Amino acid sequence: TRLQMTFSSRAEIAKNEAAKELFKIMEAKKSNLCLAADVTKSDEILNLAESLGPFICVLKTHVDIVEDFSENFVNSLKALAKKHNFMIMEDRKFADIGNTVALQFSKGIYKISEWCDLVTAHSLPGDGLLKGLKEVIKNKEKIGIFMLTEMSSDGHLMSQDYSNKTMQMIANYSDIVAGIVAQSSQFTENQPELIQLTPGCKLDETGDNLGQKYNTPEFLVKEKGADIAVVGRGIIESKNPVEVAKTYRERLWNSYEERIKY
Ligand code: BMP
Repeated sequence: TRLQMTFSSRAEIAKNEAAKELFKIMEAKKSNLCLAADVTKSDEILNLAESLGPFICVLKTHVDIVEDFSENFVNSLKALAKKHNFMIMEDRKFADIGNTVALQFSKGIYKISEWCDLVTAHSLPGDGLLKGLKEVIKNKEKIGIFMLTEMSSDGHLMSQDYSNKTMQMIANYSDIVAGIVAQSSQFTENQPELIQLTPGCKLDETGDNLGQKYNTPEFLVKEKGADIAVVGRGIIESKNPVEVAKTYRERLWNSYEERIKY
């Protein structure tokens, strides 16, 4: 099954170009760690990208929390992504009609489609959303979409039925969908070409006081099918982000190596 396959063998069967690239980066850097760079100054993001870049496969942004956004910032981030060989994911979580998301994706201050490699979206509005994003991606086939099927937060409303229907919806968009954001394997078929990205990861499983729930790297990769785990505050709020990022990387990668041996 998908859980026993290596990332490099999955790179060969990936249908989306960004997913293919990501699998290769993961294998080359031996990293399935995604950093949630949830800080509000562009310099802080760039500093994280420079110091942690060597240990991550993806740097995830929420560009709408950046207080001093500029085109320079984006260009610098892109340069660091190239230097350290990681991909940039904008966690935009699109959730509107196709026409609106196409505009949100390509226009406005952020012009997300001009700099991201990966972007997240909700299936809630139906597949017109995917059609809208696809129109923007048309000439940039290296962008991959991650669809949310299940969240890490307490009391989220994504039922198993919602998740199953999301999986059915994306089946028709395998050229633009790179994977899913989920807490457990939501694949109705094996689908090793798709990547499972799982947020809510911390060395000490607890939560925050706003509904976030955490699990350990081992549990998420070995028991829950995560290919990539997202870590934000577990790293960026630690005393020594570089050392802690190395620990997450090692524990996530070892879990993957154990998983493929079963
Ligand atoms: P932290 O590790 O600091 O809790 O950050 C988790 C990150 O993952 C945040 O950027 C959040 O927006 C994102 N995320 C999440 O926590 N749960 C989900 O279900 C989906 C997410 O994108």
